[in-house]
Amino acid sequence: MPYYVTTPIYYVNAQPHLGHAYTTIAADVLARHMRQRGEDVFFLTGTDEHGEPVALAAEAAGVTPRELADRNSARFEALMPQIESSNDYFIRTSDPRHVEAVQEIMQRVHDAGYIYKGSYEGLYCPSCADFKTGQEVGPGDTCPVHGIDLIHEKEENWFFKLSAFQEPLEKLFADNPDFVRPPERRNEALSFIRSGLRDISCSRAGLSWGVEVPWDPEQVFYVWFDALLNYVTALRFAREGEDLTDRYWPANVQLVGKDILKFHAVFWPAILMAAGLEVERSLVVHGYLLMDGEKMSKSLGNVLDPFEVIERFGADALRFYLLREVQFGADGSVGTAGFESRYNSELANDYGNLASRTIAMIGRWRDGTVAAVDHDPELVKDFEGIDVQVAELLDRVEPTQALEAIWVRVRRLNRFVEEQAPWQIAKEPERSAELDVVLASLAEGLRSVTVALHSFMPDSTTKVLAKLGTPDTDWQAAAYKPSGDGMQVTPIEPLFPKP
Ligand code: ME8
Repeated sequence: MPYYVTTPIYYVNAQPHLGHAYTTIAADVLARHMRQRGEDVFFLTGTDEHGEPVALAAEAAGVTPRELADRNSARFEALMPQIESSNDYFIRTSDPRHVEAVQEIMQRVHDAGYIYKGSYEGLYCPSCADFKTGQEVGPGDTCPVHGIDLIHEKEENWFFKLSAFQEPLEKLFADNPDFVRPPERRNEALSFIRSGLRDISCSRAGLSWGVEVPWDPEQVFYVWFDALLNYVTALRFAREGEDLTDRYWPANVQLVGKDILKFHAVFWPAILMAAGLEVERSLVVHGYLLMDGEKMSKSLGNVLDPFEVIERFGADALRFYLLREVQFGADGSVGTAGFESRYNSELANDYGNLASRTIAMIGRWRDGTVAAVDHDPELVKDFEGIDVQVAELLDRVEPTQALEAIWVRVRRLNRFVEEQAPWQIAKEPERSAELDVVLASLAEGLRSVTVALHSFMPDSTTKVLAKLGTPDTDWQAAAYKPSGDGMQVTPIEPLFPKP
Protein backbone atom coordinates (compact mmCIF):
# COMPACT_ATOMS: atom_id res chain seq x y z
CA MET A 1 0.00 0.00 0.00
CA PRO A 2 1.26 3.50 -0.75
CA TYR A 3 2.02 5.56 2.35
CA TYR A 4 2.84 9.24 1.90
CA VAL A 5 3.98 11.23 4.93
CA THR A 6 5.04 14.89 4.99
CA THR A 7 6.50 17.47 7.37
CA PRO A 8 6.03 21.23 7.07
CA ILE A 9 8.63 22.83 4.86
CA TYR A 10 10.78 25.01 7.04
CA TYR A 11 11.48 28.70 6.66
CA VAL A 12 14.97 29.57 5.58
CA ASN A 13 14.97 32.90 7.39
CA ALA A 14 17.05 31.23 10.09
CA GLN A 15 18.87 28.01 10.86
CA PRO A 16 17.35 24.68 11.79
CA HIS A 17 16.58 24.13 15.47
CA LEU A 18 15.24 21.37 17.66
CA GLY A 19 11.60 22.14 16.79
CA HIS A 20 12.28 21.36 13.14
CA ALA A 21 14.21 18.24 14.04
CA TYR A 22 11.26 17.13 16.18
CA THR A 23 8.62 17.04 13.44
CA THR A 24 11.06 15.50 10.97
CA ILE A 25 12.05 12.77 13.43
CA ALA A 26 8.40 11.93 14.14
CA ALA A 27 7.69 11.68 10.41
CA ASP A 28 10.81 9.58 9.94
CA VAL A 29 9.70 7.11 12.62
CA LEU A 30 6.41 6.64 10.76
CA ALA A 31 8.16 6.29 7.40
CA ARG A 32 10.67 3.74 8.66
CA HIS A 33 7.99 1.82 10.52
CA MET A 34 5.79 1.61 7.42
CA ARG A 35 8.78 0.43 5.39
CA GLN A 36 9.29 -2.30 8.00
CA ARG A 37 5.70 -3.29 7.29
CA GLY A 38 6.47 -3.53 3.59
CA GLU A 39 4.41 -0.45 2.58
CA ASP A 40 5.31 1.64 -0.45
CA VAL A 41 6.51 4.72 1.46
CA PHE A 42 7.20 8.24 0.28
CA PHE A 43 8.47 10.71 2.86
CA LEU A 44 8.80 14.40 2.00
CA THR A 45 10.41 17.30 3.80
CA GLY A 46 12.07 20.50 2.61
CA THR A 47 12.33 24.27 2.82
CA ASP A 48 9.92 27.15 2.35
CA GLU A 49 12.00 29.81 0.68
CA HIS A 50 9.80 32.62 -0.60
CA GLY A 51 7.94 35.41 1.09
CA GLU A 52 8.34 38.35 3.33
CA PRO A 53 10.04 36.74 6.35
CA VAL A 54 12.87 35.51 4.12
CA ALA A 55 13.10 38.77 2.20
CA LEU A 56 13.31 40.70 5.50
CA ALA A 57 15.95 38.37 6.96
CA ALA A 58 18.03 38.64 3.79
CA GLU A 59 17.83 42.41 3.90
CA ALA A 60 18.95 42.41 7.52
CA ALA A 61 21.88 40.12 6.66
CA GLY A 62 22.83 42.24 3.64
CA VAL A 63 22.46 39.40 1.12
CA THR A 64 19.96 38.62 -1.62
CA PRO A 65 16.99 36.42 -0.73
CA ARG A 66 18.37 33.72 -3.02
CA GLU A 67 21.75 33.75 -1.29
CA LEU A 68 20.10 33.47 2.10
CA ALA A 69 17.79 30.72 0.86
CA ASP A 70 20.68 28.73 -0.64
CA ARG A 71 22.77 29.06 2.48
CA ASN A 72 20.07 28.15 4.98
CA SER A 73 18.33 25.53 2.89
CA ALA A 74 21.69 23.73 2.72
CA ARG A 75 21.76 23.72 6.52
CA PHE A 76 18.33 22.11 6.69
CA GLU A 77 19.33 19.58 4.07
CA ALA A 78 22.49 18.79 6.06
CA LEU A 79 20.40 18.28 9.19
CA MET A 80 18.51 15.39 7.57
CA PRO A 81 21.22 12.70 7.57
CA GLN A 82 22.41 13.94 10.96
CA ILE A 83 19.04 13.20 12.56
CA GLU A 84 18.87 9.99 10.48
CA SER A 85 15.96 11.27 8.45
CA SER A 86 15.23 8.85 5.62
CA ASN A 87 13.22 11.36 3.57
CA ASP A 88 12.77 10.29 -0.03
CA TYR A 89 13.00 13.83 -1.28
CA PHE A 90 13.89 17.31 -0.06
CA ILE A 91 11.86 19.99 -1.81
CA ARG A 92 12.95 23.59 -2.15
CA THR A 93 10.20 26.00 -3.14
CA SER A 94 12.66 28.10 -5.10
CA ASP A 95 13.05 25.13 -7.47
CA PRO A 96 11.79 26.32 -10.89
CA ARG A 97 9.83 23.08 -11.28
CA HIS A 98 7.89 23.90 -8.12
CA VAL A 99 7.35 27.48 -9.29
CA GLU A 100 5.97 26.28 -12.60
CA ALA A 101 3.67 23.75 -10.92
CA VAL A 102 2.32 26.40 -8.49
CA GLN A 103 1.54 28.68 -11.42
CA GLU A 104 -0.24 25.91 -13.27
CA ILE A 105 -2.35 24.85 -10.26
CA MET A 106 -3.21 28.42 -9.23
CA GLN A 107 -4.18 29.24 -12.82
CA ARG A 108 -6.61 26.33 -12.57
CA VAL A 109 -8.03 27.71 -9.31
CA HIS A 110 -8.37 31.10 -11.02
CA ASP A 111 -10.06 29.65 -14.09
CA ALA A 112 -12.48 27.73 -11.88
CA GLY A 113 -13.69 31.11 -10.55
CA TYR A 114 -12.21 30.99 -7.06
CA ILE A 115 -9.91 34.00 -7.42
CA TYR A 116 -10.93 37.64 -7.78
CA LYS A 117 -9.32 41.07 -7.40
CA GLY A 118 -10.07 42.88 -4.17
CA SER A 119 -8.74 45.16 -1.53
CA TYR A 120 -7.54 44.00 1.85
CA GLU A 121 -7.36 45.97 5.02
CA GLY A 122 -6.38 44.48 8.36
CA LEU A 123 -3.68 43.40 10.77
CA TYR A 124 -0.72 41.42 9.53
CA CYS A 125 2.24 39.70 11.22
CA PRO A 126 5.34 39.74 8.99
CA SER A 127 6.97 36.93 11.01
CA CYS A 128 3.96 34.58 10.66
CA ALA A 129 3.22 35.92 7.16
CA ASP A 130 -0.36 35.82 8.39
CA PHE A 131 -3.33 38.15 8.40
CA LYS A 132 -4.75 38.05 11.92
CA THR A 133 -8.39 38.32 12.83
CA GLY A 134 -10.51 38.02 15.96
CA GLN A 135 -8.92 35.82 18.63
CA GLU A 136 -5.66 35.67 16.70
CA VAL A 137 -4.92 39.27 17.65
CA GLY A 138 -3.05 39.64 20.95
CA PRO A 139 -3.44 42.47 23.48
CA GLY A 140 -2.60 45.90 22.05
CA ASP A 141 -2.70 44.53 18.47
CA THR A 142 0.33 42.28 18.94
CA CYS A 143 1.11 38.85 17.53
CA PRO A 144 0.52 36.20 20.20
CA VAL A 145 3.15 33.93 18.59
CA HIS A 146 5.96 36.45 18.19
CA GLY A 147 5.00 39.16 20.66
CA ILE A 148 5.62 41.87 18.03
CA ASP A 149 3.30 44.69 16.95
CA LEU A 150 0.98 43.75 14.12
CA ILE A 151 1.14 45.95 11.05
CA HIS A 152 -1.91 47.62 9.62
CA GLU A 153 -1.94 46.58 5.96
CA LYS A 154 -4.06 47.85 3.15
CA GLU A 155 -3.49 46.61 -0.35
CA GLU A 156 -5.03 45.66 -3.64
CA ASN A 157 -4.48 42.05 -4.40
CA TRP A 158 -5.99 38.80 -5.53
CA PHE A 159 -8.39 37.02 -3.22
CA PHE A 160 -9.11 33.37 -2.80
CA LYS A 161 -12.79 32.59 -2.20
CA LEU A 162 -12.29 30.70 1.02
CA SER A 163 -15.89 31.51 1.97
CA ALA A 164 -17.09 29.23 -0.85
CA PHE A 165 -15.66 26.28 1.09
CA GLN A 166 -17.46 26.84 4.36
CA GLU A 167 -19.94 24.02 3.78
CA PRO A 168 -17.58 21.62 2.01
CA LEU A 169 -15.13 21.99 4.91
CA GLU A 170 -17.81 21.43 7.53
CA LYS A 171 -18.87 18.33 5.61
CA LEU A 172 -15.26 17.14 5.33
CA PHE A 173 -14.87 17.36 9.10
CA ALA A 174 -18.25 15.72 9.75
CA ASP A 175 -17.57 12.83 7.36
CA ASN A 176 -14.03 12.22 8.65
CA PRO A 177 -13.91 12.49 12.43
CA ASP A 178 -10.19 11.67 12.33
CA PHE A 179 -9.28 14.16 9.60
CA VAL A 180 -7.47 16.33 12.14
CA ARG A 181 -5.96 14.79 15.27
CA PRO A 182 -5.77 15.08 18.24
CA PRO A 183 -9.42 16.04 18.96
CA GLU A 184 -8.54 19.38 20.65
CA ARG A 185 -6.93 20.53 17.42
CA ARG A 186 -9.84 19.25 15.35
CA ASN A 187 -12.23 21.25 17.53
CA GLU A 188 -10.05 24.33 17.24
CA ALA A 189 -10.03 24.10 13.43
CA LEU A 190 -13.73 23.37 13.29
CA SER A 191 -14.61 26.32 15.49
CA PHE A 192 -12.50 28.55 13.24
CA ILE A 193 -14.51 27.27 10.26
CA ARG A 194 -17.83 27.64 12.05
CA SER A 195 -17.02 31.18 13.13
CA GLY A 196 -17.47 32.06 9.44
CA LEU A 197 -14.81 31.96 6.74
CA ARG A 198 -13.77 35.18 5.07
CA ASP A 199 -12.01 35.29 1.74
CA ILE A 200 -8.24 35.62 2.02
CA SER A 201 -5.55 37.35 0.03
CA CYS A 202 -3.66 34.93 -2.14
CA SER A 203 -1.16 37.38 -3.61
CA ARG A 204 0.99 40.29 -2.51
CA ALA A 205 1.90 43.42 -4.37
CA GLY A 206 5.28 45.06 -3.97
CA LEU A 207 7.13 41.90 -3.08
CA SER A 208 9.40 40.33 -5.66
CA TRP A 209 10.69 37.25 -3.80
CA GLY A 210 7.94 34.81 -4.68
CA VAL A 211 6.08 32.95 -7.40
CA GLU A 212 4.80 35.37 -9.99
CA VAL A 213 1.04 35.38 -10.53
CA PRO A 214 0.78 34.20 -14.14
CA TRP A 215 -2.12 36.50 -15.05
CA ASP A 216 -0.70 39.52 -13.16
CA PRO A 217 3.12 39.67 -13.16
CA GLU A 218 3.05 42.70 -10.83
CA GLN A 219 2.16 40.36 -7.98
CA VAL A 220 3.54 37.21 -6.39
CA PHE A 221 1.49 34.55 -4.64
CA TYR A 222 1.08 34.92 -0.91
CA VAL A 223 3.76 32.60 0.46
CA TRP A 224 1.34 30.17 2.10
CA PHE A 225 -0.25 29.24 -1.23
CA ASP A 226 3.16 28.63 -2.75
CA ALA A 227 4.30 26.70 0.35
CA LEU A 228 1.25 24.48 0.91
CA LEU A 229 1.29 23.37 -2.70
CA ASN A 230 4.73 21.79 -2.17
CA TYR A 231 3.03 18.65 -0.89
CA VAL A 232 1.62 17.97 -4.35
CA THR A 233 4.15 19.67 -6.62
CA ALA A 234 7.08 17.62 -5.23
CA LEU A 235 5.47 14.42 -6.47
CA ARG A 236 5.72 15.68 -10.04
CA PHE A 237 9.49 15.97 -10.06
CA ALA A 238 10.93 14.11 -7.07
CA ARG A 239 11.87 11.19 -9.30
CA GLU A 240 13.56 11.90 -12.59
CA GLY A 241 11.24 11.21 -15.51
CA GLU A 242 8.36 10.02 -13.34
CA ASP A 243 5.20 11.66 -11.97
CA LEU A 244 4.37 10.14 -8.58
CA THR A 245 1.14 12.10 -8.02
CA ASP A 246 -1.29 9.28 -8.74
CA ARG A 247 0.78 6.85 -6.76
CA TYR A 248 1.01 8.84 -3.52
CA TRP A 249 -1.55 11.64 -3.45
CA PRO A 250 -3.60 12.09 -1.23
CA ALA A 251 -1.04 12.00 1.58
CA ASN A 252 -1.81 9.57 4.39
CA VAL A 253 -0.36 11.66 7.19
CA GLN A 254 0.66 15.31 7.16
CA LEU A 255 2.49 16.24 10.34
CA VAL A 256 2.56 19.82 11.54
CA GLY A 257 3.07 21.80 14.74
CA LYS A 258 0.01 23.52 16.20
CA ASP A 259 1.32 26.94 15.11
CA ILE A 260 0.27 26.23 11.54
CA LEU A 261 -2.99 24.41 12.18
CA LYS A 262 -5.24 26.94 10.45
CA PHE A 263 -3.23 26.85 7.25
CA HIS A 264 -3.25 23.06 7.05
CA ALA A 265 -6.67 22.19 8.45
CA VAL A 266 -8.64 25.00 6.78
CA PHE A 267 -6.83 26.76 3.94
CA TRP A 268 -5.07 23.71 2.53
CA PRO A 269 -8.12 21.44 2.04
CA ALA A 270 -9.98 24.42 0.54
CA ILE A 271 -7.16 25.09 -1.93
CA LEU A 272 -7.11 21.42 -2.89
CA MET A 273 -10.85 21.37 -3.46
CA ALA A 274 -10.63 24.55 -5.54
CA ALA A 275 -7.89 22.98 -7.66
CA GLY A 276 -9.96 19.83 -8.17
CA LEU A 277 -7.51 17.71 -6.21
CA GLU A 278 -8.22 15.21 -3.45
CA VAL A 279 -7.88 16.37 0.13
CA GLU A 280 -5.14 14.84 2.34
CA ARG A 281 -6.30 11.84 4.37
CA SER A 282 -5.20 13.10 7.75
CA LEU A 283 -3.47 15.93 9.49
CA VAL A 284 -1.69 15.14 12.74
CA VAL A 285 -0.83 18.11 14.90
CA HIS A 286 1.79 18.09 17.62
CA GLY A 287 2.47 20.60 20.39
CA TYR A 288 5.40 22.83 21.18
CA LEU A 289 8.74 21.88 22.61
CA LEU A 290 9.23 24.37 25.38
CA MET A 291 12.43 25.66 26.92
CA ASP A 292 12.03 27.46 30.21
CA GLY A 293 8.29 27.28 29.65
CA GLU A 294 8.35 29.16 26.35
CA LYS A 295 8.03 27.92 22.80
CA MET A 296 11.45 27.42 21.34
CA SER A 297 11.76 29.66 18.37
CA LYS A 298 14.27 31.47 16.27
CA SER A 299 12.73 34.86 16.95
CA LEU A 300 12.76 34.32 20.72
CA GLY A 301 16.35 33.11 20.60
CA ASN A 302 15.86 30.32 23.17
CA VAL A 303 17.00 27.41 21.07
CA LEU A 304 18.59 24.08 22.04
CA ASP A 305 21.01 23.13 19.30
CA PRO A 306 20.26 19.67 17.88
CA PHE A 307 23.69 19.51 16.27
CA GLU A 308 25.37 19.76 19.67
CA VAL A 309 23.21 17.07 21.23
CA ILE A 310 23.87 14.75 18.30
CA GLU A 311 27.59 15.31 18.46
CA ARG A 312 27.74 14.40 22.13
CA PHE A 313 25.16 11.63 22.37
CA GLY A 314 24.24 10.52 18.86
CA ALA A 315 21.09 10.93 16.80
CA ASP A 316 19.36 7.84 18.21
CA ALA A 317 19.46 9.34 21.69
CA LEU A 318 17.97 12.63 20.48
CA ARG A 319 15.21 10.83 18.56
CA PHE A 320 14.36 8.67 21.53
CA TYR A 321 14.41 11.55 23.99
CA LEU A 322 12.14 13.87 22.03
CA LEU A 323 9.45 11.29 21.35
CA ARG A 324 9.65 9.75 24.81
CA GLU A 325 9.80 12.92 26.90
CA VAL A 326 7.05 14.93 25.26
CA GLN A 327 3.62 13.34 24.89
CA PHE A 328 3.13 13.61 21.12
CA GLY A 329 0.33 16.11 20.53
CA ALA A 330 0.84 18.05 23.76
CA ASP A 331 3.33 20.76 24.68
CA GLY A 332 6.27 19.63 26.75
CA SER A 333 9.48 20.96 28.25
CA VAL A 334 12.83 19.72 27.04
CA GLY A 335 16.27 20.53 28.36
CA THR A 336 19.73 19.25 29.12
CA ALA A 337 18.91 17.90 32.58
CA GLY A 338 15.91 15.91 31.35
CA PHE A 339 17.90 14.65 28.40
CA GLU A 340 20.80 13.41 30.50
CA SER A 341 18.47 11.74 32.96
CA ARG A 342 16.63 9.75 30.24
CA TYR A 343 19.90 8.99 28.50
CA ASN A 344 21.41 7.51 31.64
CA SER A 345 18.40 5.74 33.10
CA GLU A 346 16.63 4.47 30.02
CA LEU A 347 19.12 4.28 27.18
CA ALA A 348 22.34 3.43 29.00
CA ASN A 349 20.80 1.40 31.84
CA ASP A 350 17.48 -0.10 30.75
CA TYR A 351 18.24 -0.85 27.12
CA GLY A 352 22.02 -0.55 26.66
CA ASN A 353 22.86 -2.68 29.68
CA LEU A 354 20.21 -5.22 28.82
CA ALA A 355 21.82 -5.70 25.42
CA SER A 356 25.37 -5.81 26.80
CA ARG A 357 24.70 -8.23 29.59
CA THR A 358 22.43 -10.53 27.60
CA ILE A 359 25.07 -10.90 24.91
CA ALA A 360 27.89 -11.13 27.47
CA MET A 361 26.18 -13.93 29.43
CA ILE A 362 25.53 -15.95 26.30
CA GLY A 363 29.19 -15.46 25.39
CA ARG A 364 30.47 -16.46 28.81
CA TRP A 365 28.35 -19.52 29.49
CA ARG A 366 27.30 -20.71 26.05
CA ASP A 367 30.15 -19.63 23.82
CA GLY A 368 27.81 -17.27 21.96
CA THR A 369 25.27 -19.90 20.96
CA VAL A 370 21.63 -19.50 21.99
CA ALA A 371 19.95 -22.86 22.64
CA ALA A 372 16.99 -23.82 20.42
CA VAL A 373 14.51 -24.36 23.25
CA ASP A 374 11.01 -23.34 24.33
CA HIS A 375 11.04 -19.93 26.02
CA ASP A 376 9.86 -18.99 29.50
CA PRO A 377 6.02 -19.18 29.39
CA GLU A 378 5.52 -16.14 31.65
CA LEU A 379 7.76 -14.00 29.50
CA VAL A 380 6.08 -15.30 26.34
CA LYS A 381 2.75 -14.14 27.80
CA ASP A 382 4.04 -10.66 28.60
CA PHE A 383 5.35 -10.23 25.07
CA GLU A 384 2.13 -11.37 23.42
CA GLY A 385 0.84 -8.87 20.86
CA ILE A 386 3.79 -6.46 21.09
CA ASP A 387 3.91 -6.21 17.30
CA VAL A 388 0.17 -5.64 16.90
CA GLN A 389 0.03 -3.12 19.73
CA VAL A 390 2.96 -1.01 18.51
CA ALA A 391 1.72 -1.08 14.90
CA GLU A 392 -1.74 0.10 16.01
CA LEU A 393 -0.27 2.93 18.04
CA LEU A 394 1.87 4.07 15.14
CA ASP A 395 -1.14 3.83 12.80
CA ARG A 396 -2.79 6.31 15.14
CA VAL A 397 0.44 8.38 15.14
CA GLU A 398 1.01 7.95 18.86
CA PRO A 399 4.77 7.47 19.00
CA THR A 400 5.03 8.27 22.72
CA GLN A 401 2.57 5.50 23.58
CA ALA A 402 4.29 3.15 21.14
CA LEU A 403 7.60 3.74 22.93
CA GLU A 404 5.95 3.12 26.29
CA ALA A 405 4.46 -0.18 25.03
CA ILE A 406 7.98 -1.22 24.04
CA TRP A 407 9.53 0.06 27.26
CA VAL A 408 7.11 -2.01 29.36
CA ARG A 409 8.83 -5.03 27.76
CA VAL A 410 12.33 -3.62 28.17
CA ARG A 411 11.67 -3.21 31.89
CA ARG A 412 10.10 -6.66 32.00
CA LEU A 413 13.29 -8.17 30.56
CA ASN A 414 15.40 -6.42 33.19
CA ARG A 415 13.12 -7.75 35.94
CA PHE A 416 13.37 -11.21 34.37
CA VAL A 417 17.16 -11.12 34.65
CA GLU A 418 16.97 -10.07 38.29
CA GLU A 419 14.35 -12.69 39.15
CA GLN A 420 16.05 -15.54 37.37
CA ALA A 421 19.57 -14.60 38.49
CA PRO A 422 21.31 -16.55 35.72
CA TRP A 423 24.69 -16.01 37.47
CA GLN A 424 23.36 -18.28 40.25
CA ILE A 425 22.03 -20.91 37.86
CA ALA A 426 25.35 -20.92 36.04
CA LYS A 427 27.07 -22.06 39.22
CA GLU A 428 24.98 -25.24 39.34
CA PRO A 429 25.81 -27.58 36.45
CA GLU A 430 22.64 -29.69 36.99
CA ARG A 431 20.53 -26.62 36.15
CA SER A 432 22.07 -26.26 32.70
CA ALA A 433 18.75 -26.75 30.86
CA GLU A 434 17.23 -23.99 32.97
CA LEU A 435 20.06 -21.64 32.05
CA ASP A 436 19.44 -22.41 28.37
CA VAL A 437 15.81 -21.34 28.74
CA VAL A 438 16.64 -18.14 30.63
CA LEU A 439 19.31 -17.03 28.15
CA ALA A 440 17.27 -17.97 25.08
CA SER A 441 14.17 -16.18 26.42
CA LEU A 442 16.22 -13.11 27.15
CA ALA A 443 17.87 -13.09 23.74
CA GLU A 444 14.49 -13.45 22.03
CA GLY A 445 13.01 -10.64 24.12
CA LEU A 446 15.95 -8.40 23.30
CA ARG A 447 15.56 -9.22 19.62
CA SER A 448 11.81 -8.50 19.66
CA VAL A 449 12.07 -5.09 21.40
CA THR A 450 14.98 -4.17 19.16
CA VAL A 451 12.98 -4.78 15.98
CA ALA A 452 10.11 -2.78 17.49
CA LEU A 453 12.52 0.06 18.35
CA HIS A 454 14.17 0.07 14.95
CA SER A 455 12.22 2.98 13.46
CA PHE A 456 12.96 5.10 16.55
CA MET A 457 16.67 4.29 16.86
CA PRO A 458 17.83 2.94 13.50
CA ASP A 459 21.53 3.02 14.24
CA SER A 460 21.80 1.28 17.63
CA THR A 461 19.11 -1.28 16.81
CA THR A 462 20.91 -2.25 13.61
CA LYS A 463 24.04 -2.84 15.70
CA VAL A 464 22.21 -4.97 18.26
CA LEU A 465 20.48 -7.08 15.63
CA ALA A 466 23.79 -7.66 13.88
CA LYS A 467 25.36 -8.81 17.15
CA LEU A 468 22.40 -11.12 17.73
CA GLY A 469 23.00 -12.58 14.26
CA THR A 470 19.40 -11.70 13.24
CA PRO A 471 19.52 -8.62 10.99
CA ASP A 472 15.88 -9.02 9.85
CA THR A 473 13.87 -5.83 10.60
CA ASP A 474 10.67 -6.77 8.73
CA TRP A 475 7.74 -6.11 10.99
CA GLN A 476 6.82 -9.80 11.40
CA ALA A 477 10.17 -10.11 13.17
CA ALA A 478 8.95 -7.83 15.98
CA ALA A 479 6.72 -10.62 17.28
CA TYR A 480 8.22 -12.66 20.14
CA LYS A 481 8.72 -16.26 19.07
CA PRO A 482 7.83 -18.71 21.84
CA SER A 483 10.57 -21.11 20.85
CA GLY A 484 13.99 -20.48 19.43
CA ASP A 485 15.88 -21.80 16.44
CA GLY A 486 19.23 -20.88 17.95
CA MET A 487 21.08 -17.63 17.31
CA GLN A 488 24.78 -17.00 17.28
CA VAL A 489 25.74 -13.83 19.14
CA THR A 490 28.93 -11.79 19.08
CA PRO A 491 30.28 -9.31 21.66
CA ILE A 492 28.96 -5.75 21.59
CA GLU A 493 30.47 -2.42 22.62
CA PRO A 494 28.46 -0.26 25.08
CA LEU A 495 25.61 1.27 23.04
CA PHE A 496 25.12 4.43 25.07
CA PRO A 497 28.38 5.13 26.86
CA LYS A 498 28.22 7.60 29.74
CA PRO A 499 29.74 10.85 28.47
O1 ME8 B 1 5.86 27.60 9.67
N1 ME8 B 1 8.14 22.87 19.00
O2 ME8 B 1 8.01 27.14 8.97
P1 ME8 B 1 8.82 27.15 10.33
C1 ME8 B 1 7.70 21.95 18.15
N2 ME8 B 1 7.33 27.52 6.48
N3 ME8 B 1 7.77 22.08 16.80
C2 ME8 B 1 8.32 23.19 16.33
C3 ME8 B 1 8.82 24.20 17.16
C4 ME8 B 1 8.71 24.01 18.57
N4 ME8 B 1 9.16 24.86 19.45
N5 ME8 B 1 9.31 25.17 16.38
C5 ME8 B 1 9.14 24.78 15.10
C6 ME8 B 1 6.67 27.40 8.79
N6 ME8 B 1 8.54 23.59 15.05
C7 ME8 B 1 6.22 27.36 7.35
C8 ME8 B 1 5.52 26.05 7.09
S1 ME8 B 1 4.31 24.28 5.48
C9 ME8 B 1 3.56 24.34 4.00
C10 ME8 B 1 5.01 25.85 5.69
C11 ME8 B 1 8.22 22.81 13.84
O3 ME8 B 1 10.25 27.09 9.93
C12 ME8 B 1 6.72 22.51 13.77
O4 ME8 B 1 6.52 21.46 12.87
O5 ME8 B 1 8.37 28.23 11.21
C13 ME8 B 1 6.19 23.79 13.17
O6 ME8 B 1 4.89 23.61 12.61
C14 ME8 B 1 7.24 24.06 12.10
O7 ME8 B 1 8.48 23.63 12.71
C15 ME8 B 1 7.31 25.52 11.71
O8 ME8 B 1 8.48 25.73 10.97
